Amino acid sequence: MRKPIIAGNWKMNKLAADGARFVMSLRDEVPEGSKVDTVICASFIHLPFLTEAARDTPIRIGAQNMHYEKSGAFTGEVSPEMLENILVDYVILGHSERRQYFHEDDELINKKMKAAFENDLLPIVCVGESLEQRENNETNQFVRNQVKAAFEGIREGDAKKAVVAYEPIWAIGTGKTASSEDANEVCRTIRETLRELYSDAVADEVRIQYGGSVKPENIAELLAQSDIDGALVGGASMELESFLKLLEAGA
Ligand code: G2H
Repeated sequence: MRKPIIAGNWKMNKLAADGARFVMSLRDEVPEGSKVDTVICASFIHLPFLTEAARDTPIRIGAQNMHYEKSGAFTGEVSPEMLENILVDYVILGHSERRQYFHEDDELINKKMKAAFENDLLPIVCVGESLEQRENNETNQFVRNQVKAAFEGIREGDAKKAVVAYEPIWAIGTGKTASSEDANEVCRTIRETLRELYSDAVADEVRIQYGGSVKPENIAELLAQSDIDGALVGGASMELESFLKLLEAGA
C-alpha cells in the first residue's frame, strides 16, 4: 500500500514569520505515525525557518525549485547542496508555472531530477497538459512523454522514491478540477509509463499526486481513485484550517 502524501505548495506567498507560525501550529496536529505524509513546499526564504519549526516532527519541508549544479557562478540561484544542508527533504520540479514563465523544458527538469537524487532530495516532478492538448485528445501521449523525459537516466532505486504530480494546467488556480475519473485515467497512464520504463516494483511504489484546485470539498473523491496517492495543493494549503481538512481526508 502506498502512503498518501499531501503537499502544500505555497508558491510565492506568505512572509517568513507567517510561514513559521503555520508550521509551529501544524506540529500539534500531525502526530508521529500519522497515516499521511505531510509536506510544505515554500519559497527559499522560508526554508531555514520551516525546517527548524518542523524539527523532530513528521512534517517534511520542500523547496519549489532549485538549480542542478552543486555550486558555481549562477547569480540568484539556489543549489541542491544548499537545500540538503538546511534539512530540506523534497523539491518540486517542473511545475507548470516554471515551465510557462521561466521556460523550463524537459531536458532541464531531467538534470534537476538527477541533481535531486545525488543530493538526497526527493523530487515531486510535475507533469500535465494544456487545455488545447486535452481538447485535441493529446493528454495521455503528452504526459507519457513528459514522464519519460523526466526519468531519463534515473536509476531504478532512485526512481521508486520519486513523487509525480499530475497537474492539468487548465485546472491550476482556476477553480476547475479534472473529474476524479479523468484525473485517475492520466495517473494510471503515468504509472503504466513507469512500469514500461522500469518494473512493477517501481510502478507500484511511486506515489502519484493530483494537483489543480484541490480543496477540502473534492479531495476525498480524488483520493478514493485507484491511482491517486495524494495531492499537491496551492490555494487550499494556505490556511491552516483547510490544510488540516485535506490531511484528515488523506488519513
Ligand atoms: C497547482 C496547485 C498547486 P492550486 O499549481 O501546485 O495550485 O491548488 O491553487 O490549483
